[in-house]
Amino acid sequence: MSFAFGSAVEPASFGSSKPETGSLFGRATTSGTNSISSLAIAAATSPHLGTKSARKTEKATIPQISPLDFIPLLENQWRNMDWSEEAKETLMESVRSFKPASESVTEARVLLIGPVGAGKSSFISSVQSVFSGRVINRAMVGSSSSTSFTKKLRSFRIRGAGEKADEPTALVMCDVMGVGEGETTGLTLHDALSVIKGHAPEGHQFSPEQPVGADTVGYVRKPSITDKVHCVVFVVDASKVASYPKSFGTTFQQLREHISNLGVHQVALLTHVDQVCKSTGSDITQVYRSQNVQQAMVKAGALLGMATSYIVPVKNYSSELDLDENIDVLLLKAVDHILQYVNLYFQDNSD
Ligand SMILES: Nc1nc2c(ncn2[C@@H]2O[C@H](COP(=O)(O)OP(=O)(O)O)[C@@H](O)[C@H]2O)c(=O)[nH]1
Ligand SMILES: [Mg+2]
Repeated sequence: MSFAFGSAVEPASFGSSKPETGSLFGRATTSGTNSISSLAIAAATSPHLGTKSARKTEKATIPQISPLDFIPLLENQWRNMDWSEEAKETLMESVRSFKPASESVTEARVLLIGPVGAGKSSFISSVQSVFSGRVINRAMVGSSSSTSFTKKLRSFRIRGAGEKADEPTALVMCDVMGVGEGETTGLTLHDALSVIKGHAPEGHQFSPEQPVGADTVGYVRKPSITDKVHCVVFVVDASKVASYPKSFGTTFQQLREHISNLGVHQVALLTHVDQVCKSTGSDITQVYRSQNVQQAMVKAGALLGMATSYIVPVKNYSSELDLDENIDVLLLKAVDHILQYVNLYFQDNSD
């Protein structure tokens, strides 16, 4: 079955027989490294955003404080979060001791999907940083020169379980090429589903002209449960969620429908929350008191067609040189959230 998944400008129709050239989030951004310029590109290339947005685009090139910054913080957190050191230790221990609820599987494979620059690679690096005890850059976080690194299917085993710091946890996070990187390169719906079904081999180089199929080198013909993806994590950037082209919503929702049909649960990370609220930017423990973040969550829910209860906010390590306990807690909470849905998959698929 072949799906053309829109070059993002026009929503592609279901089951379209157009050739397999459209990438999932194509054309919206050409560079994930500069949120302001890519926001401008997104607005400039999207016909959905009309002239009013074109004017906004000009403004967007000048860093400015959003009027939302003046919305006061809520008195109470709208989700319970314990920021204590004990809470962090408990979360770390639960990730370290995590075992998939299935006898035949030793590792949980989680796939991150989202527009380029959303923070997929950063999330993998950030989680690894928490377990390594120092900030590291493991998953080739985007910069214009390193984008090619994420054009492959790469799996990262989070390490740091047990006495030896290098012992692996049972969590493997898969990063595919930054969808939308460039005009004609990107992950198609077909290829995304091939990864989830376990057909695409590790290291596979995606190319829209050569969809994953029986003649792909290393093609996994009969994937076992260990080859499959056990949970899909959508990653969206809070600072761009209101300006993503409408077609992204269509793309996400088509993807979700297909992934749900495979019986794979989906959750979402709302990254860059430090950039939508000044108070949260300077003190991440304010994240659940921030109305800006709350509004971005609602927008992300609408974009993804997902209840906000599936979405968690995250602040990845980006410019920091040192770890921060509170950032760690929020990252660990996100991992814990993901693992709950991973286990639902195993519960659903146990004999
Ligand atoms: N301030 C901030 N920057 C982030 C966050 N997550 C990622 N970044 C930055 O956004 C850029 C793109 O991130 P990257 O992980 O490469 O995105 P990917 O294309 O989804 O893998 C990098 O410069 C990151 O440092 C975040 O939560 N907050
Ligand atoms: Mg990346």
